Amino acid sequence: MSNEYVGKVLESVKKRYPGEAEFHQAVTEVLESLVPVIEKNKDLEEAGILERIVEPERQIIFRVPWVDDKGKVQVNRGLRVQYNSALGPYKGGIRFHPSVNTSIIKFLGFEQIFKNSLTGLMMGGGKGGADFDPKGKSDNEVMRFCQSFMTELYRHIDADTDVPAGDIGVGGREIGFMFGQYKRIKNIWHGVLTGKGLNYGGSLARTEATGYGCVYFCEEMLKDRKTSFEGKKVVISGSGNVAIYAAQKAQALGAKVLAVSDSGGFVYDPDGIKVDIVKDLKEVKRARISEYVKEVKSAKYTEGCSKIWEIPCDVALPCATQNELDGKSAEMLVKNGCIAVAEGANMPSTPEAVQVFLKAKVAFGPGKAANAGGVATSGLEMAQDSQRLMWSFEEVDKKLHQIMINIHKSAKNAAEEYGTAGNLVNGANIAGFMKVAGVMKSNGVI
Ligand code: NDP
Ligand code: 2IT
Repeated sequence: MSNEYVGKVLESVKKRYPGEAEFHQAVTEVLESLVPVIEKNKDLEEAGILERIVEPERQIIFRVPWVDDKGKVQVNRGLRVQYNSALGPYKGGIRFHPSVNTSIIKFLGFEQIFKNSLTGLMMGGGKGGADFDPKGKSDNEVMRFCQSFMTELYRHIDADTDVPAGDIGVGGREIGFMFGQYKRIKNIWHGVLTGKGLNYGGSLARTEATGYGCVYFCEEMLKDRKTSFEGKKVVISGSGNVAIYAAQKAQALGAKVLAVSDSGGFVYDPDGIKVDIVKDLKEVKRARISEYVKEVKSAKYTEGCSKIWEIPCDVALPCATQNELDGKSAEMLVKNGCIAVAEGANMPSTPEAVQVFLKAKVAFGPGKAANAGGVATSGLEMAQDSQRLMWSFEEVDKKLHQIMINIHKSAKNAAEEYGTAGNLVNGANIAGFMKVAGVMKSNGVI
């Protein structure tokens, strides 16, 4: 690291939290971007901003016992990292996936601080989850798990303290069960979770928001290159919440989506992916993406995920999970003429992949900027809940679109101001950080 103070902070994070690879990766990327900021603003070092911002304000780890359909007791581990409350209540999703551990939740929570700051809304950063696998579980098992999870989490959250939402493995069904249990225990009805059903306080367009927002962000990057989605070939990884609505919006803007995937493999449809079929398979039937080829004869299924990036495309939208796109895949995308990459997922590109994109001058939208539309619309859901109002789909979508345009502009301007024009990784990190750092300074050493 070219700055001694920043280098020391990074070293101390690695020493204190050995083995937390994803967490180290996320902190390294942000701190590297902040070197010119720290050199220009000496007061930040004096106020110990970096030492404080890398350390979560609070971390909760808890046992989640539940009984499966066979009557057997199961135990999972629940986590909530309340990372930073400078800008407002802790805000961020809950992930249910067998891989969940402290490193993953901390990397996500850390990213969330800067992402939420970029939205321009007043939200701090947090993240939670459990190493529970909802795949193959009955609705009753999922309900019992969610109830047990909330039976501990309820005491740590509140509409003005910490407002969780969905992420991988947590959608409308899980949010519904957790909301019900919270309300029952606390005897209070307020917007303590976002991503709620439309019949009990959810916001129109929240389901679509992350995917739509990612495409809106990408559209701004394309505009800067004097082009648009019209006629573009797009490859999207994942086939969950983010991927489905990214595909839908890209198609609405005139693109052809050639492929989507899940953790088993990917489907390639030369005629363009039929989003309605993917929605039915994933949202209704909870089936594997391989089933797509049974319904669309012209499509082809390939087992394994990484080869999806070998499909020639103009735009790539990684919307599945962290580190799913490595340096080799990035080189392949560049070689095949890809001009823009916007991350719908959190940290889907490895550091090597990011370097390949930046070096090749591919328009690259990092996750904390490109996928901020989800949490931004969660912020809009909180506002509606507080007012006991429900805005129309068009109203929410319009606000979301404007927020994504603003985020692109902030990241672009910050990158220019600090001498790395066009580098939206630096721009997003710097713009997100400046607001949080300013408040942390004003609020004193807490
Ligand atoms: P979903 O659970 O709805 O979908 C996740 C998708 O990614 C599935 O297709 C899943 O396949 C695939 N996937 C998950 N883990 C892996 C893995 N280890 N390897 C390969 N594929 C995998 O989650 P979301 O769509 O909500 O989330 C996707 C990404 O977007 C995550 O990185 C999340 O953090 C991020 N994000 C989500 C937001 C939201 O509002 N939901 C907001 C901002 C970011 P399978 O079903 O086979 O597991
Ligand atoms: O990573 C994310 O931004 C999310 N999973 C959404 C968080 C939220 O609070 O809506």
